[in-house]
Amino acid sequence: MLWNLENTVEFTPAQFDLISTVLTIGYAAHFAGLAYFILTRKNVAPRYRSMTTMSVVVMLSAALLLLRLDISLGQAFDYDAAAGLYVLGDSTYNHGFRYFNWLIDVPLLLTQSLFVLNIAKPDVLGYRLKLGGAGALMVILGYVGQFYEVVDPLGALLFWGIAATVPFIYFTAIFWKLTGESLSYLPGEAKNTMKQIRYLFMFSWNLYIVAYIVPMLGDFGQSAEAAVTRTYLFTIADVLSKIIYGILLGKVATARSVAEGYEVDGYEHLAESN
Ligand code: RET
Repeated sequence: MLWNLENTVEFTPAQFDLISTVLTIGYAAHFAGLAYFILTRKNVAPRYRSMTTMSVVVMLSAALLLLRLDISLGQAFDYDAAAGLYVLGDSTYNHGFRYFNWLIDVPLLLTQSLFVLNIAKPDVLGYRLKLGGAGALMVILGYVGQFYEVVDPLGALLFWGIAATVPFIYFTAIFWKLTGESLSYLPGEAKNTMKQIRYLFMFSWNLYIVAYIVPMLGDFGQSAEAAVTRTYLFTIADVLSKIIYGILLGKVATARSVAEGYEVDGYEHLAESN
């Protein structure tokens, strides 16, 4: 798998530690998120619990993937004491693993939002298929593209990236429309949280695109620094788009649950303000 950027560069000990540390923070945060979503499950009425279940699945899949990436990094590189650098050994680092995780998480994150929105019953399945299908298509196209990040960054990597942008714009438009409509019917506190979710979504999902573009940035794009930079970008994007997003969706579900008369310890203030 020499096609990934990481496998074509040599890392100083500081760079290598940075990548490993950032991956570790990534999986530790998702394991913590896993505990959070399991423990706060009771804070939403039963009708919103499938949403929490989806967050739990997203956390577990992301945490295991990032753990696997960190292990794979450690196995792939050996420290060359003479050079003072980490160099590729007998195996390689497979950055493409991320896309397998996205294939699970992207459709889940997109369809998860439907649970806190008011959508006419007959339309729900259609939206699930559109959001989930477009999300999966985007990931597959991007996965094909990443094979070219070293050999043809301004050709094939760019081409498949643009192809992946088509379904991305499609599902983002649906997400933006549905969540925008919800601002007119969500109860007070939930409305503000939904506004935050909308901007968080826009920011964090676009960060993945920035990270994808990094190898296209000339000499820098093919350097060890670029590999460090994109690990940072992907990790920040992961924490925001999965953990923080899930927590905020949970807040909306809790506010709706309370507004609907479900009793949640410690959230009585929400019932009074609605
Ligand atoms: C790619 C390729 C370039 C074009 C576009 C992309 C978008 C990726 C996104 C990924 C989101 C991932 C999430 C993962 C959660 O586990 C594939 C980089 C548009 C938006 C949310």
